[in-house]
Amino acid sequence: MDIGMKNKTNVDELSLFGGSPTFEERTLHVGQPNIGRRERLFERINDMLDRRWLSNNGPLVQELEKKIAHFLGVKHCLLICNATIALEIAVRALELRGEVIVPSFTFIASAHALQWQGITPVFCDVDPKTHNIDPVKIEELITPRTTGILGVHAWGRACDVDNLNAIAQKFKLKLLFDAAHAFGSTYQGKMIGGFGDAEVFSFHATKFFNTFEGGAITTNNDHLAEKISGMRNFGFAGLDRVIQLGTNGKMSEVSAAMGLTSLESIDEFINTNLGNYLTYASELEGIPGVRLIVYEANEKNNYQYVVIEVDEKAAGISRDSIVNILHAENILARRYFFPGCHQMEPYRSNFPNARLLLFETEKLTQKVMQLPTGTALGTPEIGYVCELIRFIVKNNAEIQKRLNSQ
Ligand code: T4K
Repeated sequence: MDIGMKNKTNVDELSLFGGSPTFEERTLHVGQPNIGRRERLFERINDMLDRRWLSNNGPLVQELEKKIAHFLGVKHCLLICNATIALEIAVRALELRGEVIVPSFTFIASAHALQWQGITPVFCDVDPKTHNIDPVKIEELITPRTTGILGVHAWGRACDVDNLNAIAQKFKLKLLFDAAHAFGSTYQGKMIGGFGDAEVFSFHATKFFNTFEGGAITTNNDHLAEKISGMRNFGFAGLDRVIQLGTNGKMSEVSAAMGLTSLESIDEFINTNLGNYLTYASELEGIPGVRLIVYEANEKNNYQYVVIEVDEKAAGISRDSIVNILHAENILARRYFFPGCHQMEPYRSNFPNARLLLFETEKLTQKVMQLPTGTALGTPEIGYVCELIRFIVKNNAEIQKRLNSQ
């Protein structure tokens, strides 16, 4: 196989020292952006320049909002400059205070968006089968200060929305979803976007559907949508009239141009991701200790994350050693979510004992990793990545010996 990368035939050829990966064309990244039809993007940007309207609720933003709302089957889509600011705005608009229950097994932005608003994130453990917040473990974390639950649809797989709804209703809590990974995914056959009080998407460059940087808040609540619309624009409600505290959360026209272009190719992106996922499934089959996570066959997923779990005992080598070797070979596999929000600052100092209640999270953060996918790579590259992983696991004893002697 020749895809312009080194082909490993024996342990001596592996760069076991975990040298810094280089920014080469042949580097395979998790999160390499999908680019739609460039000519359509350039047309839109040209029109935008002719119009001389670059931001502040421009026509491209309005068009993309309508199209996304239609795509998701939700009443309101409010585009925001990124998902982290979108979470902060949603949290404020929902008037969350005190404590909010959130998984620790998530990207740090979920926790930071709460803390940034002066809210204490209370970390809940996850279900090891789905990697999502475990509803069974929520009730014991509820205190008189709890005002909401922030569920995260990890890897585009929906949370247990029904049970979260039931808990939120029982305890009169707000329910917000971090749907950063879940654009185009479904829960019980319905597009994610209309669940809970609101949902927040990320359209960052590393997401399969991107607007360079960007995000959105979606909701079926008219009053909430109006409030968010004002909040993202300094609290303005007309010229010279500010009626509430606000921030600058606006999406620019150039980002919306990218979004509209990405939306035209969304089926192709999802099909490519699915094809890549199936190639990984067949190429990784039979490698001891390496398990590709499986999504529900009756739900849509965008397959933007190829997630594997490494069982160190069965593989004879740790997840971290595999990641280090892949990095040294210019395959930038990632360890999302490592080490878990509760192990990062300021939470690590604020809650030094949080890990005692996060048994499953602690285990997952040691074994989960992601492999490159998206339209930037194809079957030969995936074959190469899998061949390398198979080789590493097969030669685990020799590799481990050399790693130990370094
Ligand atoms: N909630 C959840 C559950 C999230 O996962 C995220 C973000 C958020 C909320 C917040 O959304 P945003 O505020 O970002 O809209 C990356 C992304 O920056 C982040 O958006 C994403 N989740 C997270 C899971 O991954 P880093 O710190 O790992 O990024 P970085 O710079 O290491 O890049 C990741 C990989 O992508 C690298 O291997 C390089 C590659 N890459 C990146 C960019 C920007 C490219 O190949 N091309 C590019 O243009 O966070």
